[in-house]
Amino acid sequence: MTGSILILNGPNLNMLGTREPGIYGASTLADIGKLCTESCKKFGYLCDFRQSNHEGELVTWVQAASQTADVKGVIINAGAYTHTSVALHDSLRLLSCPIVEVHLSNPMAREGFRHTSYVAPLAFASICGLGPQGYIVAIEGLAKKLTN
Ligand code: DHK
Repeated sequence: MTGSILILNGPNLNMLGTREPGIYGASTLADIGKLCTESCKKFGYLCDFRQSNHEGELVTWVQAASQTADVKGVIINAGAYTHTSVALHDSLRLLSCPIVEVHLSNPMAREGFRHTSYVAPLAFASICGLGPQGYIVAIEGLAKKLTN
């Protein structure tokens, strides 16, 4: 293993499976976590997959990652905090490792209040609208970036 990839999920993503399946699909967060663990392993990384409904907890996790050499990259689906959180944005600025933004749906094809992302300016890639596969694409992209 060559370090870990931290995968953060924000508010309401713990409700996947029952939450608006027409938008977010039928997979649970546990299903997505399992896929991510397998994919990270394929590239030689440990997967640290987490979810919180609390903005401050996400900020604390990002701060801790910024001080941990073992964390090689961060993938984040910040949920609704994507569109609101300057605090999360500021914590992501502490990271020196690459960041990928992921969304299950395509926020740009939805309500106007989802069109702003405080994460996107800090991410080298944003993957939207691919459902759970977006997480896998993010891991692949991150692994490729880390080998370059
Ligand atoms: C998830 C959420 O919870 C929303 O607040 C975002 C994102 C979109 C997603 O598609 O994964 O607007």
